[in-house]
Amino acid sequence: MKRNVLIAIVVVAALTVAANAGTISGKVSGVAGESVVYVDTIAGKTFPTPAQHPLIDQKGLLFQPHITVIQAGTTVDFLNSDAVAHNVFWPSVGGNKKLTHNLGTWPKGEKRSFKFDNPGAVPLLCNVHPEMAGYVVVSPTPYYALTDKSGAYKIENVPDGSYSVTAWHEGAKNQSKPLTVSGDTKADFTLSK
Ligand SMILES: [Cu+2]
Repeated sequence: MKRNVLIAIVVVAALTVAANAGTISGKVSGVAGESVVYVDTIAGKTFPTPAQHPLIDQKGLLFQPHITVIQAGTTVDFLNSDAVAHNVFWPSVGGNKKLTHNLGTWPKGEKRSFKFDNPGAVPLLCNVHPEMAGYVVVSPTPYYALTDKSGAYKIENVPDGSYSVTAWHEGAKNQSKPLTVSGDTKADFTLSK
């Protein structure tokens, strides 16, 4: 009997948690290919730093993947898998040119790491190969998503509340808008240059 009561309490608690978190989903249009959508800084809220290091490979004279989305505070590992030396630098973070950084140039099989604390888009370049370009998009919150090629996205496990949500695309201006999340919530964006 006691055990059943306990199970009932656990089930009710689980349902309560589920009721207070939902998803943000929708579509980013006006642009071709992948975009990023993220919830902006939430006043008074901090999030634990993710321990996992996403990997960006320089392979076949490309940054792979082309776009990497991370939570602020995440360390990214940069690997060179090509037979030629590659460089990694970025001219700005979130448009702020003071945050430019050159990680250096290194040969095949070696890795260098960087911890991205400042939110915003980081255009990755290689000064050996001017045609190489990639992006790290640093989200201030753990609530972010990369769209698919059609622009569709879904951000899971977003607590109910009122937020500012931003859409980013490499070829367009950022767009931010207020959004009240209550369970499963829709948010579409139309970006332009
Ligand atoms: Cu290169």
